[in-house]
Parts: sequence; C-alpha cells; structure tokens
Amino acid sequence: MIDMEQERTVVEVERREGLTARIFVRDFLSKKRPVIASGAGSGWRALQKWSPSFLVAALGVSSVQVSGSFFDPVEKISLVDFFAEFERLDKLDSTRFPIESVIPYLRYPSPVSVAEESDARFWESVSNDWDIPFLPRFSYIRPPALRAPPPNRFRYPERQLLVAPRGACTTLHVDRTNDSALLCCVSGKRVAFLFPPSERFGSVLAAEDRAREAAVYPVKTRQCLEAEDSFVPSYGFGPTLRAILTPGDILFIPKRWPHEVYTVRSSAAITFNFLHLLDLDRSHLQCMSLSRCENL
Ligand SMILES: O=C(O)CCC(=O)C(=O)O
Repeated sequence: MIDMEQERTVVEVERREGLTARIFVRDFLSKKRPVIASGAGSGWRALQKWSPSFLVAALGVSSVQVSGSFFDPVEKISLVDFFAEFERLDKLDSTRFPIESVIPYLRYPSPVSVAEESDARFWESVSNDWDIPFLPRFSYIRPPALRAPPPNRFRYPERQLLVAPRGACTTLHVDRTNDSALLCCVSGKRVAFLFPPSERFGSVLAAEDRAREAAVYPVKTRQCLEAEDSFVPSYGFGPTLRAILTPGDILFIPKRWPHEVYTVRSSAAITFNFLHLLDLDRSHLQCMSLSRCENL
C-alpha cells in the first residue's frame, strides 16, 4: 500500500539529455545538485556486451567476494554460481521471492581486492565499452590531475563494477571517500533515493555504521521489490529525491548526499568517484592541512 504521507514528499531527480561538461559544471557540480544524465551512456558497447557470460569471462577469476546490503564483503563464492543466482532471481515470481534473505551483491573490486592484478586486467579489457562524456577534463583533486585522463582510462580505487540481482540493495550511506559519485546503469533497473545533506542525518548514519561494524546488515528485499511502484524511504529530514535508472542513464550523486539504491530488475552498473576543485570546501581544506582526509 502506498504511504500517502511519504508519497507527497517524493521529488524526481531532474533529467537532462545531451548534458555537456560546461552545463554539468555550471548547473550541477558547482551547485551540488543531483542530476540524471539521461541516456548519456546509451551508445556504450557495454549495454550490448555485458551479459553474465561475458562478465564471467572478462572478470577472469573463478571466485569472488560478494557482499549484501552494504559494501563489506560477506562471503567468497564461485562466479558462475553467483551469476546462476543472478539469473534465477531475475525470473522469480514476486510471490516466491526470498524476502527474508539478504540478496548477494557483487561489488567489484571491493576495497580488499583493489590491488589485485585481475582487477587491473578487467578494467583494461573493458575500457572501450564505456565513457562519461560530460565529465570536465580539468582540475581534479582526486585523482590528482590538472588535466585528468577519462575515467575509463584511469585506474582509480573508487571505481567499481556493481552486479546486483533483483531484490539486492545498498542501504543508506554517505560515500566514505567524501567525494562526488556517478552511478551509471548498464543493464536492468535501479531506483536510487537521495536526501539533501543535513546534520540531522548524523544520528541515522551513525546507527547504520554501528550495525555494520557489528556485521548486522538490514534485509530490505521486500522494499526493493516495492521500490519500483510504491516504496519510498523517508527519514523525516526533508524531501526524498528519486532517480529511476535504466540502461544508459548516469546519476550524479553530489558529495555528502546520503543515498540508498534498490535493484528492481537485475542490473550491472559502474560507479566512478572523483573529487573536483569545486568539491573543496572549508572542512575539506581543514582536514587537508591536518593530513587526515578520510571520512569527512
Ligand atoms: O547502485 C548501488 O547499489 C550503490 C551505488 C552507491 O551507492 C555508491 O556507489 O555509492
């Protein structure tokens, strides 16, 4: 059933077609406003190529760490088994869906595997399959470059391949790297919810962090199945912004915006994090002078 109170506070994230770097910087990056670059990746080869069997071959590993509703890896399983589950869940009728279970989620590379050779090989082998046309080329703090190579050519630790079966989710968080993020949908369908930053979120995020430290991950499978039509999370600190992402859509998540993402149809995606000069603010400068920039 739709909660009318929550429904009223939903605002759709603005969609822009043909977004250019100039417009992205002027209207969104500098204003810290989310946007969906509608179809900005619709010409990517990845959209045609990245089937489960392609990914099994391209990843070139026999087993992977999978996580649940948050980024920390929870178990190592065979890649073939993971994709078999991915396809099974995609086809499963909602009435038979395992709503009490956390759905396995492949976030590749996870922070623990970032230094591995297979990771470098994978990104190299798919570098012609994607690109982010509207990213400005200049003035990055992280990766540190006055003129940065395009994201598909540069290995940055916070680049991830996300493969999520229907029913999988990423629960509420602010990116720990304290930078801006792009979430690029390659296949399937994801619904992302974003919340304007507010100090009042501190206690909610701290409670979620404590639960994760204790390895207690929320099961939000039911909400995931309902996110396509009726479920809208709300924490009571202002509006909930919703971004419905289908293949080719790229969502800009500004620095420090709390967000959570529900996979409503089994989906592959790429995330890319960056810190631009325009992202620098007082707290960032203070921490840089103290040389402790993690987790601002
Ligand atoms: O799409 C997802 O499940 C999570 C993406 C995300 O929240 C992130 O990369 O910070």
